[in-house]
Amino acid sequence: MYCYQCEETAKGCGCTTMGVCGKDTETAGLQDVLIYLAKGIAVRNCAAMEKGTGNGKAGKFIAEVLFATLTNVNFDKERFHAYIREAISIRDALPPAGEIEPDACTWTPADDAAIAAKAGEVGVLATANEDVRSLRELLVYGLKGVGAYYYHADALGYEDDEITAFIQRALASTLQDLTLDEMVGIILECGGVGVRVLALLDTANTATFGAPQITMVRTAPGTRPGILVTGHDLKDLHDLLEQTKGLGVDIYTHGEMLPAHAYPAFKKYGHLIGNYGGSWPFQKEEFEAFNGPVLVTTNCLVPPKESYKDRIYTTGPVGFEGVAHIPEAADGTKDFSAMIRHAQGCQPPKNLHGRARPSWVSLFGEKGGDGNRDLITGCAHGAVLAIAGTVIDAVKAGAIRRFVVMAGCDGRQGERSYYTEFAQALPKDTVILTAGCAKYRYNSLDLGDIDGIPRLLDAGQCNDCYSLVVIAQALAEAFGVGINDLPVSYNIAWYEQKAVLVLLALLHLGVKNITLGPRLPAFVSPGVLNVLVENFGIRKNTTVAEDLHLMVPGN
Ligand code: FSO
Ligand code: SF4
Repeated sequence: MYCYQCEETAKGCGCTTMGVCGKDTETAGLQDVLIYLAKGIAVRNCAAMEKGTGNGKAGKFIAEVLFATLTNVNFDKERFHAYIREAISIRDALPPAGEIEPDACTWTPADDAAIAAKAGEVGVLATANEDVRSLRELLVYGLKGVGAYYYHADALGYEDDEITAFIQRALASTLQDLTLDEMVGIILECGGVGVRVLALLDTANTATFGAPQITMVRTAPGTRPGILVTGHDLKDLHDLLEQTKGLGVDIYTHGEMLPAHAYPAFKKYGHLIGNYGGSWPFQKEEFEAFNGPVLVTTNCLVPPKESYKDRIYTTGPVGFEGVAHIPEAADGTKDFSAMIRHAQGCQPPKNLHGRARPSWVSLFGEKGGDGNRDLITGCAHGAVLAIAGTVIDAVKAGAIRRFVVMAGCDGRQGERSYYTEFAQALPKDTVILTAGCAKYRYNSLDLGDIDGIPRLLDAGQCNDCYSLVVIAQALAEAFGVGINDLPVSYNIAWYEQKAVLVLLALLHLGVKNITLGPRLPAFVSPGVLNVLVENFGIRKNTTVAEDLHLMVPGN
């Protein structure tokens, strides 16, 4: 096993035995073999598509398996064996790509032992040159982000053949001997496809559920049994809300599902009563205290403790051995009835009183009252641009000196308190633009407002970074300047491969001088880092004081 795709990889180098995330060697091997087979499908299908005879469904399958191998999504070996069988059957139904094909197009395992043996040959370290390996993996991780976001858009009926065609062309390219420049070119193209898939998902979400409105979300629990919904899939939440109407069960969001409260379609459900807990790294304490079932619709799943494992339900690409899985029926529906009956027999959630919030909340004495501070969300492009005049006036009058984009992910390490301290230390004439679960490091702080404009604008989930781009582009147009000339700084926290794609999307848009933390990706070799530094000015975060000085001139 050698996996270094996430920020928490062992010793900042790579996980070689049990992953820090809980992924074991066998599962890692199955994932490597699955990605290898996806490359084989891609080679054959790209050749077939050129002749107009491709399999139009292969791209969707590849998007799903890329998502399934993203950090903290699926730990279930049986599910990976099933994906592998399906991959071989899709690949073998396609005509050969030529007389001589890569091994990924023809290799067929005789048994499970053959799969395990193959894993040793086709993993990350199969590429000897460290810069080539770095660029190939950077591309594959960006594609995992594309696959994940495409999966959500597709679930709402929004498809785009150009995106799935790119995924396949790019995957196939990792089996070719390309120059470093050619590889960098495809990676930047992946950033462009990232913008496209983020836009597709934005359209899918807003066309289906309405344009988000700036919303304060309650965090104090109610007195009825509840179901907690975590992850990103808004369709799952919607279908569950429909199936729980009038059944005496409250629905709560967790982690990346918080922004659902901002959509008009969700506001009409009175039993969607609030958000419970914070970001994914703290789910062990929070799921324990919740008392009721938890529906995990996407990443990030932390291997559950035995004490609440029977209350976890996975769906979509998510999986964990010994945990109930709610499949999609042939007609696209999901039957949540078993989980709902389970909830009806459970105790209501315990009031966290800020207890499960890690120390950063108490650090700044922000617990306040009962510790259940309401959280802002829904500051997506539609809502923010509706008040664009006020924002622009505030910038022109000097009331807003700078915007700081603090989007991205949260994680387990104590050093992520940097982001709380940074948010707290920002001068009062600055506004934080956020999206993704990184916000839980500071969305409980009382940051106040500037002339009625909240100093923390949460656009939504990590995919809603797209909103931040739209807002930045609108500001650039209003001020008649380029995107890098705006009073905007970027202090991005990353953890998994969706954040890698968001970063590539920002680079594609020409955003420079991004500060990235809390560690630089282990999969970026020194040579590739040089390219990123020289061409884009990427830098690692340092101390709050130093970074503040750099990002907010005059401090
Ligand atoms: Fe995981 Fe968070 Fe949304 Fe990341 S819950 S860490 S960029 O924000 O992706 O999925
Ligand atoms: Fe390690 Fe991250 Fe890979 Fe898990 S996903 S095995 S923690 S590098």
